[in-house]
Amino acid sequence: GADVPQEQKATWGAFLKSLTHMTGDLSSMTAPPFILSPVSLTEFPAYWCEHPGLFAEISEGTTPQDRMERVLRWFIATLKGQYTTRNEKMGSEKKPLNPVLGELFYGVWPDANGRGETQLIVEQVSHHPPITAYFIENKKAGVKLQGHSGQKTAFTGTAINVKQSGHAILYVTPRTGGPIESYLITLPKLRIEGIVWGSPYIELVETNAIQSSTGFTAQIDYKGRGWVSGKAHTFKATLTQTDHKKSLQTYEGQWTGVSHIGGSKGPVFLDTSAGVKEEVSVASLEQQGPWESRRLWEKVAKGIKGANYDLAGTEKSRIENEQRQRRKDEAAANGTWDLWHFTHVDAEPEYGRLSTMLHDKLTPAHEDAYIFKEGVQVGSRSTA
Ligand code: HCR
Repeated sequence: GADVPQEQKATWGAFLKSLTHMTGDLSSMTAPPFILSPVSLTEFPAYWCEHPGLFAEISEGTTPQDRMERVLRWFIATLKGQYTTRNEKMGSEKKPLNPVLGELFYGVWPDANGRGETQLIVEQVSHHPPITAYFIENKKAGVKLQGHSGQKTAFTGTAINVKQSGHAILYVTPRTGGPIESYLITLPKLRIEGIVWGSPYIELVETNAIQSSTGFTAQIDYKGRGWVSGKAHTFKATLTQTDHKKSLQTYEGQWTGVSHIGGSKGPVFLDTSAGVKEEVSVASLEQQGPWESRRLWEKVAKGIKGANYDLAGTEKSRIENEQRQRRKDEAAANGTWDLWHFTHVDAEPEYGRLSTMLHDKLTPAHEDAYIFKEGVQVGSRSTA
């Protein structure tokens, strides 16, 4: 492990060994301090909207195909943030804080140039296995995203394969009028590489898809180094008409950089260095309630950031013990934990409709989902 601090080399070795026995869920595994991130997984859905302009502009498309292309552009633009931010900010991929059941994360991207304000609401809806539900809406633009995500992990000996569970559905009200359109977004698989050296990073692998209610399908294929251009982080997307499977357009390049329409000499589809990313605005710690992520993890985060791992460890145990006690009390009272902003459904009708349209069985026919409840006030959960 070239990038492992000297005094943590033994623990890193032990951690790698323990990965061999790991089944399915990495979240609760104890990892050496240098690989810990002070950020909870409930903050991750914000990556979906760090280009709020591209998100808002989807509904400005003048035809269904134009809007589908805008959805694809916005989706590709989210990838760099989703999968490379920790490397950029903290030097490598890190282990995020494992959210507690009921943990909340709220944020907003303010209006700019009349595009409208975008709101983010995130809730940890399951602890075992960890599942995070989110809702992102720009009311003025008529664009909203509802989704949930979990992960199943497997160690190959040199890399960790991560299969994402869950999906997202984007709803768009075209500005030109007409009915609301929906777009099912399935989630890509990832590989955590570079673990042996102690400097993990993400490579996207295989395929994900976007299926529109308007009859368009985008399939996105990912490759790492050694494909097409020999560059890391590359993709090729194919836009087809769902019925005819007829290819209408292809898009290819790096999801971390520049991509082109048609071949590599075609017009630029997206240049990720062109638009500045806008990080979500979050209320100050004093204004946050006890269930809000940054307030909840404040001392743990402080410990990790300041390399005070005793403080981080004590505070983490305190939070975990309190959770265990809650679950015991609930069981004793024959109660269950109430979700605050979402309602769980066993089979989401819109998912069912869109997944049957999606060819090549890229996705199961039925999936559960967490539906956003309108009208519950943001920040209104205090205790219990
Ligand atoms: C796999 C991962 C937790 C889940 C993270 C997800 C998949 C969460 C949903 C986001 O939309 C995208 C996303 C990006 C992250 O890259 C991914 C994390 C990478 C590492 C982390 C593991 C649980 C921690 C593994 C510990 C390693 C670093 C040794």
